[in-house]
Amino acid sequence: MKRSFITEIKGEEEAVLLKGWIFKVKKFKTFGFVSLRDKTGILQLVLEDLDVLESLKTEMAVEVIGTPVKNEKVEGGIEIHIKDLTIIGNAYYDLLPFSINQKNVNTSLEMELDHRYISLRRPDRRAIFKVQEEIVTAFRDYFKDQGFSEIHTPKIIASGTEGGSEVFTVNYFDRRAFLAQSPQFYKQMMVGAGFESVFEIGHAYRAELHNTWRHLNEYVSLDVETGFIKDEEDLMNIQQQFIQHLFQHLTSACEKELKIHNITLPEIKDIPRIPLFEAQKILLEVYDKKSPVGNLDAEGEIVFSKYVKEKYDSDFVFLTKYPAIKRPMYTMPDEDYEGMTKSFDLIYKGLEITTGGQRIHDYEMLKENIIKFGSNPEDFGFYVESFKYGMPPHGGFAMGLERLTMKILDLQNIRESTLLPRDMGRITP
Ligand code: AMO
Repeated sequence: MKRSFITEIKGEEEAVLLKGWIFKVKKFKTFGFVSLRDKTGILQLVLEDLDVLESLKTEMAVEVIGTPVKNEKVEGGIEIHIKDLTIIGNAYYDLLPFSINQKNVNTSLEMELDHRYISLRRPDRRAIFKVQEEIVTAFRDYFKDQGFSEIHTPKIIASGTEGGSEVFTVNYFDRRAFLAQSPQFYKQMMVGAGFESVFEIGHAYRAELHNTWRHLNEYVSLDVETGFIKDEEDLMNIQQQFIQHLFQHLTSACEKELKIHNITLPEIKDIPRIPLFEAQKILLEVYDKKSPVGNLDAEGEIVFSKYVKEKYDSDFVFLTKYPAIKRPMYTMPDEDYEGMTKSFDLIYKGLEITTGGQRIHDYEMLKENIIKFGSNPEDFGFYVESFKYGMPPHGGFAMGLERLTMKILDLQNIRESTLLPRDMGRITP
């Protein structure tokens, strides 16, 4: 007999073979209700064999043969009357560390993460990763459709890309190497190498020395880079169109999962583009909130997002024209605004989810800028060399997958939207 999945059952079959885990057991005098969970859903089974009922424990893996019967009173309108139930994966525990089948998990996030293989059995937790999977699908489909090529670049590299000290070192035979903070240099190189437009879905590593609700030490970066642009406005257009596509895709592909998390995704209109210095001024004048030089702090991002929501009815806002001293050496200066660059961040519901901008594409200008940043162009070896051979004007951006997932689902901590988080305190499971 071929296995049926729960959501495939129509209720007219003579008998079906189901496989899954026992989600709930409810015992009565002469029979029991057993909820079965497989990867597609949950279904109520009716079991009359009291000996078998007695032997059951939640989360055992079982195989069931039974007859579907329509019953308006149960969710989904169908229940299965069990003819035969076999335990195919025994459960060896006295007490589960937290609840899988109740509305409230009643435990800490750390406890859940310690037992990720159990917490993911909760339909609400599983839903987060269905949404995440569909973000990746939407990203890949959208950019392939727009003529971008998917690339895979090395994560063991010879030098840092983003500046700063947030870089992990690894022993690479008799040398020191680093874990890539981003695919920045390689994505730019590939634009120049003739790919013109590329994207990458890959891990990025940051040796951030702080544990916060929005930082990971390993995250998935959704990177885009494209050549022959006019300026950073082209890039913000691409980012906006992708978000529009993404929300449409999720609304249809994740109907069930969004409902579990009580989320309705809005239609995305034009996302406001506001220079950083304007945002800082508004924060100071309207909210009496000072900002650090050349950036907003976490609280500033939250307060400014509220302002944008009220004024423009938008959950998103582009902050533009970041000062050169706060951006990496590859960022294109803005000739109309002294000391500023053609770069931007995208803030979504109070959190930066994207950084992007136009890059310096002229070989001589890049070398000069590296010197201005106090470094030696020769230390950038292949990266700088690749600009000698007709590099077109180009730029791109990168979105953090876990941050995007967290904000779409209104989660409180980035670890909730990370399958197996890596942070200062955690490298297991
Ligand atoms: P940036 O360093 O701003 O830019 O990173 C881009 C996006 O990646 C996500 N992100 C993180 N997510 C979780 N934990 C972290 N520690 C973390 N660090 C970054 C954020 C952020 O907006 N090369 C540039 C991008 C570009 O210009 O193309 C870069 O990496 O969502």
